[in-house]
Amino acid sequence: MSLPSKENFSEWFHEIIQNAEIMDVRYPVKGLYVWFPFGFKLRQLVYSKLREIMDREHHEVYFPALIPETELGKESEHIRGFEDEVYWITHGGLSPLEVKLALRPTSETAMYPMFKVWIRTHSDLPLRVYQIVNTFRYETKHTRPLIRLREITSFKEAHTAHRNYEEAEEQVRKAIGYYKEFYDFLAIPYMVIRRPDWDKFPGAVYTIAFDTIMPDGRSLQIGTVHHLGENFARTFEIKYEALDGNHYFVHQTCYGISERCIASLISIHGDDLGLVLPFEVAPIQIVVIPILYKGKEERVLEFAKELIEKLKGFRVVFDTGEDRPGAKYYKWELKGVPLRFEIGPKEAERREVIVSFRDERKKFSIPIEEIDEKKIKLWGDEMRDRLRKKAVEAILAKIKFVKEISELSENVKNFVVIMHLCKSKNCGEEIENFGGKLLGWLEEIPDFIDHSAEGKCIVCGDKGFLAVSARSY
Ligand code: P5A
Repeated sequence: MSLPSKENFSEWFHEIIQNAEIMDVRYPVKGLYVWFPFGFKLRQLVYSKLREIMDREHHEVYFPALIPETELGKESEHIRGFEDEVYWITHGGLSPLEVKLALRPTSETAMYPMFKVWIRTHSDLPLRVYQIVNTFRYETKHTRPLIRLREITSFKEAHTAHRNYEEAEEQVRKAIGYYKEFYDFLAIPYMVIRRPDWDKFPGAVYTIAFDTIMPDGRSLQIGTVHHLGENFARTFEIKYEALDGNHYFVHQTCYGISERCIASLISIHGDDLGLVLPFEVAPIQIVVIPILYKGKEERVLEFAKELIEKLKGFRVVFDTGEDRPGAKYYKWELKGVPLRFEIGPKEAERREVIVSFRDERKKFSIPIEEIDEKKIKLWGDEMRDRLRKKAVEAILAKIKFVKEISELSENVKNFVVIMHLCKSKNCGEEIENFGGKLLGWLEEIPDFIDHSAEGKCIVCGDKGFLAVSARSY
């Protein structure tokens, strides 16, 4: 079955998820989906990069999935932000529970009562932990696999505690650096945006988000970093004894990424033929296809085996199945295999291999002697650079810089709009009247945007900063 064109993004996404065997969408609970083995392998490869980055200065932990109502309700802004989204466990068997238990929507209120007992003195700080777990949110907006889930299966959440505001802020900068490294590794372009005050994480002092742009021109928030200040520390009484003998509240941060990273990976790099995956995260990195003609099979198979010997250490499929070569190309293209090697009788004769890359799809021949680990890794790196370049071009085609407020309503229908805007709530709200959501102000100007950081606010004419408005997922 062929895919719909990526021009019809919503349909394309739905079909590719199922056909490329990422997620099975037939599970009978809204907003919950099943990982296929192939999708789960992709998840594992992507998350092992995230783990590698986290493990440098965080300790991995595991906290329970159930949070007592008494804890979840303690921080008033936090609970106000989440109350509509919490799943409650009210019974154990037939007996009503004395204290209702929430299925964690996120783990601040599970972790911080324990931070209170873990942290005693300045030498316990900084404390940096992370976990990769499932979380539950009763989302009322349209649910979609990998994008808007009611069970987020792959929630990487990091939580840190520090001696003061500045040290926590330093951690915010580091977290932004970690997420940049992660998304650069996936060749996904992003914008780092400071959310408006009225749209920050419930309980945070401020929120900085990573947003990317999907092929339909809608923005997707693919990660967030929050400075929590002392807000939670005061509620949960998390204090440390300083060198001066006094007790102070800790300052905290938290930051999270979900399987939306995989949604963006699939959506941004994929094409009409299927997945296009960066070499390092492709569950199958290389497919070797022998072209077999009667009487010459043995030569070809022997040569193919010689090639496969050289590919040890990579994830390789040797496709000797009955299908015609065309059907095989089609199958492995759908799965996003970055490198395809073909061998026919002529190649076996000349000791050559036909090579093609999933993204470029042009073929060339190369002597088998020239294929080694170094060369393959180089091809992988070059492919990542091409993917990033292509992704940036696609994203640029979806961005419009707007100078006059009169241009807003038309452009926000089809584009992510960038403009100069002051930081007042009035002007921010005015922008939202034109249909797009105000994502906030660019915290850093990405290399693909070349407008001056400051200019006149598009609404009031005061000093403005580069702001982004979009229809968002
Ligand atoms: C940070 C980690 C938090 O929950 N607490 C711990 C903080 N932040 S957040 O912005 O609410 O969520 C972090 C990221 O998770 C993704 N996300 C989702 N992904 C899929 N389905 C959902 N329903 C969903 N909700 C949030 C977003 O990428 C978000 O930035």
